[in-house]
Amino acid sequence: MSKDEPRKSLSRRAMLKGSLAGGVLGASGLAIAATPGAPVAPAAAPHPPVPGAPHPPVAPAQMAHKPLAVSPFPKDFAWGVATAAYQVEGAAAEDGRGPSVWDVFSKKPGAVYEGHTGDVACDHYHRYKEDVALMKALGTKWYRFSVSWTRVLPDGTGAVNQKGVDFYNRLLDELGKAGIHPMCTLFHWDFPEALYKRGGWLNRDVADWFADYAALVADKLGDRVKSWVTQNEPQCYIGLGLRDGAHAPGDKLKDPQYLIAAHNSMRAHGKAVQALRAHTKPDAKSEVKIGYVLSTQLTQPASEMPGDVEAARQAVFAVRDRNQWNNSWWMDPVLLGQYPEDGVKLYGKDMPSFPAADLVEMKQPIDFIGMNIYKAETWRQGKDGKPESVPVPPGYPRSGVDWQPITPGCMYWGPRYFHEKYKLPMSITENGLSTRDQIFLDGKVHDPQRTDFMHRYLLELGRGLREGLPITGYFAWSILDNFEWAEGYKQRFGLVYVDYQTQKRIPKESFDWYKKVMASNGASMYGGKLLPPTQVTDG
Ligand code: BGP
Repeated sequence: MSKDEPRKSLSRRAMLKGSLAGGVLGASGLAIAATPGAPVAPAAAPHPPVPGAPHPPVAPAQMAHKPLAVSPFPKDFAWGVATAAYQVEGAAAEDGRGPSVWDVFSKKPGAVYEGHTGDVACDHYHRYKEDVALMKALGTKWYRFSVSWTRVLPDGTGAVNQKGVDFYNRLLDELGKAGIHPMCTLFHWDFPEALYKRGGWLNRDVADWFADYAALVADKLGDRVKSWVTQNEPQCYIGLGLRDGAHAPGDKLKDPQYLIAAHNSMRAHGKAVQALRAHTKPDAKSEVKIGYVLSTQLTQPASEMPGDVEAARQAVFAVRDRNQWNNSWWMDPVLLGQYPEDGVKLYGKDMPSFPAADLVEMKQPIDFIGMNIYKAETWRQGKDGKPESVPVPPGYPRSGVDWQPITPGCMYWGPRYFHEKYKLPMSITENGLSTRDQIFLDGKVHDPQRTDFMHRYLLELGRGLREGLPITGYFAWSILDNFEWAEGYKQRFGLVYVDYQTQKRIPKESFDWYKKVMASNGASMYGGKLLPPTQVTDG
């Protein structure tokens, strides 16, 4: 694997490479005719016809004459920004913090781009006040952050590190003063090294270790945190970390063991939900919302013909290959109390044996699905009636990371398909774009690609809201450029540029754009100047 390729496993990127459609860049259903005096919706690039599609799509055309008078975003929509502890905090060995698998992995030669580590990162541990002030200036209503497990429990279990707890107390108090609601992720990949040495996710006890940690955090921070996420993206910390070896701790488990680790991760989620509820004060119980965050592997139909819509629906829930990049393996046990049949068949004798009670343990009632949304594959109904993926044409627009083509439709189709199957409210817990940002001669950081990306994706989210999908919030990834895992500091996802030599923060152009969007509750996206039509070319 070259240095450019460490972040996502080959399997995920290979899947992507082979399965992206052309002609999917535009915001669907939003080619709104201008009405004098009415706010004008951006004429985003329309859905160009897909070669071979039997008829033109119907849905966008039907909607094309309805002017949009108001933003579809509800008044209480949770606009936010997100980070994760290891990616921003730094202070890796300070005030008693214990090592996580990422501290160890990032120091292995060749593991992370140019040997970068999260030792200092954005130094958020010391600069949290400045960062909260930036969030306040941005006008964000919500901040999704994660707690570093080993900052509060250096060995993962046992003795509490009060200095670590104090940091989160200071952060939450600062957020409170700024009027920003916290969403707290208990675990965003920085697993305690001490527990890894005790078998980590392969040890059934991990579910209790995690539940005890959840209970502790709820006890310490639950007076101010009402919105919780148990875990972020099990596909990545189990799949990339334990199966592909591309992330910490860098193991390459065979399928039978990988499946045990995955199984235990879902047990740990379930037990943490129970612990969070048990450690919520009775008078706060109705306020507490608990979610589970997935690295969603989404699809969009090549056209809005029913056959294509159904093909993409089947593809989004299928477990097709022996890898982590699917949704149902990680969602069905947690939300439906069973493993998906196609996956069980696929893994055959490699399936772990476990007590039936495990499935009950995993399936705890939760309040929302957290969807991290970056991209989608495009699918259509093949000539034989079966779903087939549509290859991405050469030169298709992409972000700074190889695995991310710009496919705004995922913001509509993803929540729509997920809601049809799981029937829960959804929050877009991450969405963002990596670009090769730099400080220009005028001292500013111009990032029009990010603004255009967010605009296109948010319009699609707006379409879902207009159609009644229960989407409660949107968190931009990320407020700051940060340590992008195996890609180190090469990738910049922030609304704020970070100069890692000086730790100077420079809000990018997209910061101002997002500020206006949030301040107008989305309306600025519908009343602004028209987007030029964008055509996907053959490069
Ligand atoms: C998600 C992670 C984030 C962040 C983001 C950026 O997978 O939850 O921590 O890293 O992706 O993209 P990626 O890490 O996939 O390159």
